[in-house]
Amino acid sequence: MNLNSRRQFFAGAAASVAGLAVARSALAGLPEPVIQTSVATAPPLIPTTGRPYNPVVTLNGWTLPWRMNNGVKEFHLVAEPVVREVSPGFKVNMWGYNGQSPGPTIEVVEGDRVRIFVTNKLPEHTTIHWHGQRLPNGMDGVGGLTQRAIPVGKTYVYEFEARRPGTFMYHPHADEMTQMAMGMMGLWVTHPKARHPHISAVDRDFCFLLNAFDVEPGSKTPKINTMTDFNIWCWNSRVFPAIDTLNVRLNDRVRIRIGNLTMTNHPIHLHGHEFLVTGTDGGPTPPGTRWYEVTTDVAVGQMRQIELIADAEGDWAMHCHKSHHTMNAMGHDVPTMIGVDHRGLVGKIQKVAPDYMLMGERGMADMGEMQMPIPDNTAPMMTGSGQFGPLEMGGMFTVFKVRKEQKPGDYSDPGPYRFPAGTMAYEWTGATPQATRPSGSSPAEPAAASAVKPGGKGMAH
Ligand SMILES: [Cu+2]
Repeated sequence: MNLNSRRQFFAGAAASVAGLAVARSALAGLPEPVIQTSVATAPPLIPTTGRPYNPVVTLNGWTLPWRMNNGVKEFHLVAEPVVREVSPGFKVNMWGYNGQSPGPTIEVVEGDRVRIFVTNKLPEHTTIHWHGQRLPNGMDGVGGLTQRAIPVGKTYVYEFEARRPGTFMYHPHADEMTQMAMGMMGLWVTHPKARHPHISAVDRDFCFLLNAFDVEPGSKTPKINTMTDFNIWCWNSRVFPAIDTLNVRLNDRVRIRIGNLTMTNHPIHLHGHEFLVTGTDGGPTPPGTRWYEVTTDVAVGQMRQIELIADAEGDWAMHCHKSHHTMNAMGHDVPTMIGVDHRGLVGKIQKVAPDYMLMGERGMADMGEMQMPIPDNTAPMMTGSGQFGPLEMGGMFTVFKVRKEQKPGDYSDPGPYRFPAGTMAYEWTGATPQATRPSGSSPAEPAAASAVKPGGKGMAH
């Protein structure tokens, strides 16, 4: 029997056993896996089959196409080793799905029957747990507890109804610490099937995962036994300035869905706007329970949906508020040098060590400006430039760009904001009066003060 006639034979057999979901799925041919080679933010995947919905945009990610098979949405995830470009010049050997880490976003509609084929091309067994979903216990993907883990080279089938709308995640529940430390995770969005009293239609709907790795500078593979001391803080396995910006049109209603699969919490902060938390792990929040925030903490294993009207034009920073999460890899043995006066010392040391460079004497801002010699295959610690110079940021940081001219459906970067005249911070050029201090108080230790302002322009003279 050749492949085609085999397929026809099984199609006939499937029709005769309609109603037996498992038998039907076993008889269907495996959908062709779709592999992603790009790290760019893919345009929204407009559904051409199934019920319509307003698709999400995954930052530096994409949505997995499906095929309809007798009313069932079929997806094919391939768990496999991948090389992810975390930022240009910094590639990491990860494990992921369909060519990237994180895996593709899966988008369905409330009430959809979904069948996911999972092929294991990893060097060890795996499973997929559908984090947050209501589903039959045997589809929950917990290796050893609800299923035998998927052996190397095998394909397992998960099938369930997407019962409630919201933001979900997927990740392995087998050798979980290793597999998540290696980047195995993805987002899942279930859209409401009809107008939902707690879900608004939005103009733009973004999503991304918070994830973290421990990659020693100069190496290429994450350390998998790290418990808390990660050094690469990512949104969708990218670090600033390699994380795409969120580009919206003035007065758009914007939803941003964030899932946290790191081992610590992340207070996500947006400048220039207040937002409401319109969804949590349990789904949409009733409007009467919402209050305005400018920062929302996303705890480990949680999903949050925030919503706002983008009514203020500009380039607004959006970032994790833990300041060491907006930095890339750094050695932990960098001493605090603020206030230590090294003048004269550098020249002496350079006589014996010509490459010697002083760091941190006046804060760490120099790091954003000077090109430190860094090992191959790593991201600079603080980097990224704006129209006015270095941002001195890395890691979990991007820009929320609000523009009057941004066309509906256009997600491209509009470039730097043009600030209207008279709306920017400016330099004071008048006289600077000396501070009046209570008698007996002293502004700072004289030695420290002179180190802070080595040019002698400080107030300590
Ligand atoms: Cu953080």
